[in-house]
Amino acid sequence: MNSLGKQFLVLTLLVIIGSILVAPVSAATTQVQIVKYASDGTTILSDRTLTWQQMRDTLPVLGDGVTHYYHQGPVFVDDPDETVEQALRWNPEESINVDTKDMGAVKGTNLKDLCNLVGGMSPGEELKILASDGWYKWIAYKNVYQYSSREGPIGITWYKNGLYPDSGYTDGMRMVWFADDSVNKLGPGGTGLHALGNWDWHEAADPQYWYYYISGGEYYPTTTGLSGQVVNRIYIYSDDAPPIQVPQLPDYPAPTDPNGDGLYEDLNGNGRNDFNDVVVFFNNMEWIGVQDGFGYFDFNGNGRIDFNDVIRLFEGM
Ligand SMILES: [Ca+2]
Ligand SMILES: [Ca+2]
Ligand SMILES: [Ca+2]
Ligand SMILES: [Ca+2]
Repeated sequence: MNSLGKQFLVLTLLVIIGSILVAPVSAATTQVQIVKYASDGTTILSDRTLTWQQMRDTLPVLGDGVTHYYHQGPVFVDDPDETVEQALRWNPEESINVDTKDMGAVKGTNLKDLCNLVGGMSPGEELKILASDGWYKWIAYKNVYQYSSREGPIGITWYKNGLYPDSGYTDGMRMVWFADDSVNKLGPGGTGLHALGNWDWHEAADPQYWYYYISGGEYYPTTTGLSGQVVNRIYIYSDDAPPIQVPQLPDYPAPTDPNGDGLYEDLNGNGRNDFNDVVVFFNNMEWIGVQDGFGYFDFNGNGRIDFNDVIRLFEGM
């Protein structure tokens, strides 16, 4: 290679290295997928994906864009008396390491409203919030739906201090609790800050959902660890049984429901209600009658497969 070629190669490499160095480190997420799973944990009952703009424009908005919301960091106090130590670290007066955990003047969407897009949750169920970097957190039904004003609703925030996920809100979308200002006196003139204090969460959530900063074998409760960043998935694990499949007759395509009434007249799966469906039904009555989904062919609605179902199918052609 001549010297001009070497110079060109070096220059090219410098440009490539430079472009890697200035590549944006932002991993902000700009959309969230909400999935409701059946009780088997794998069957998808409902699935929606919203961009942050759709969240902003189609659902109620949490936050006014001016009010700052806070979480609480660990309270690093020790005491020889374990009970005293626990009380100090939970800090019920919400006075320590709160103003340092400013989540910003955030706006977002209530997690409950996102869940309701896919059929919502029922008491006792849990959901899992996942982030693009692999982080995840389990949340109980009661904390999504039955929050008090003290800890407030869980917001999936797409706005902070004038910035959106695609214009500089690099830790968005982020989980922020829209807590009230009732507990602490850390605001101007002794007013309260809107803060999810350690004790707020102690009172609101069951122990398995608490979060600790662990150092030197010591456990320090904190709510900052609850505040997941770059959130992009919400998985509801419901108690709902997976829907029963429509039985598919051997050697035929899947049956269809041409008139959309929930009964599957097209047993031979050719897309229409024809005489051959009646023949296929008659020839397979016994087999159909013992399938889990026989109800899709119970045309007289008496809870079993019988000859009258065949007649109904024939009459309805
Ligand atoms: Ca509080
Ligand atoms: Ca039908
Ligand atoms: Ca047919
Ligand atoms: Ca019947």
